[in-house]
Amino acid sequence: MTGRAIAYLSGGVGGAKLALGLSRMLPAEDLCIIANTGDDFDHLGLRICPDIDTLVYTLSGKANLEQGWGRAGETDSFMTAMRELGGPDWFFLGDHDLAMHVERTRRLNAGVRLTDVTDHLATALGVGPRILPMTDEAAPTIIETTEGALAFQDYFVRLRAAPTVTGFILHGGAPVAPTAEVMAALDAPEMVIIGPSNPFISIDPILDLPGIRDRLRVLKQAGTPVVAVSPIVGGDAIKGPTAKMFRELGETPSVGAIAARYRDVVSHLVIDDVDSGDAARIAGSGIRVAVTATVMRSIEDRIALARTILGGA
Ligand code: FO1
Repeated sequence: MTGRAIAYLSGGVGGAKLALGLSRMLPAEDLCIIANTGDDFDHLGLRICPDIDTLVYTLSGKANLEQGWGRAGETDSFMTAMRELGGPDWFFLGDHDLAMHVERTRRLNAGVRLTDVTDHLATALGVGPRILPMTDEAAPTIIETTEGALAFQDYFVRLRAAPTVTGFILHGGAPVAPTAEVMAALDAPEMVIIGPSNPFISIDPILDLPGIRDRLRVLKQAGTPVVAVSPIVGGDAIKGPTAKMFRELGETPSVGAIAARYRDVVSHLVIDDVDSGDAARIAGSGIRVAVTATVMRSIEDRIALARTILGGA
């Protein structure tokens, strides 16, 4: 890292929106995205990396923006043929997306690290900023629910995030290491930004890797802005089960609850205008608060939020 780079911690859908805004505001070499891989799983013999792929498709202009994941203009010949054969069809694999999973799996099976595979695939699709898996090791997020422990995609897609969550087991319950590239990206960034992703299943898997929280604390103490964007707006999530998870874990979803989760590692929290009434209380706890429009519907919204964060914090 040149030291002028921005390190951006991101999950999938919500995080990718701001990643696009940041990519429009920064030269490619000044933006490094650290991607959650806790949602990754093996399906039909293929290694699927949803948050990496959402970031790759978003930054290459190939994303299905309405859906939030997968490719625009996708076709379903493979899924139709799978159904004909009685194969599993609960997890949609579009024909073009399928090539990503096949080629990733082929390269991984040839012994290439996920970091290097991701560099190749992202570059092949014309992505400028670097997208770094948080680790090269398998680090599956397991969702503990009142119906037992569930693999992430079983919970999120097959069961539509309906089960009541009681906890999370990150990294498959085993110690996994952040890559050297991730630690280098956090060595001397100009700023660290934590995207508006689900704190439990998209950001904590990154923060809870050995050394990451300590690294952010050191940067924060040294005066490097560590800026989180709240995924909760007006007591609810824009998309996905974030608010539901807060409630099921006994907490009221709010920007205050987000501030409490990130307090030890962030210097700034960006909240939406609708939550401006909470700004003073959060600021009182030592976090600087920026109040702006954080709901990103258009490309212009994505760019405006990125501009506010890069300029203000
Ligand atoms: N999400 C769904 O709700 N249904 C799907 O069938 C589905 C398929 C899928 C395939 C590839 C991919 O990269 C993502 C996919 N997702 C699907 C989204 C994925 O489950 C989530 O984006 C992340 O795991 C959470 O951010």
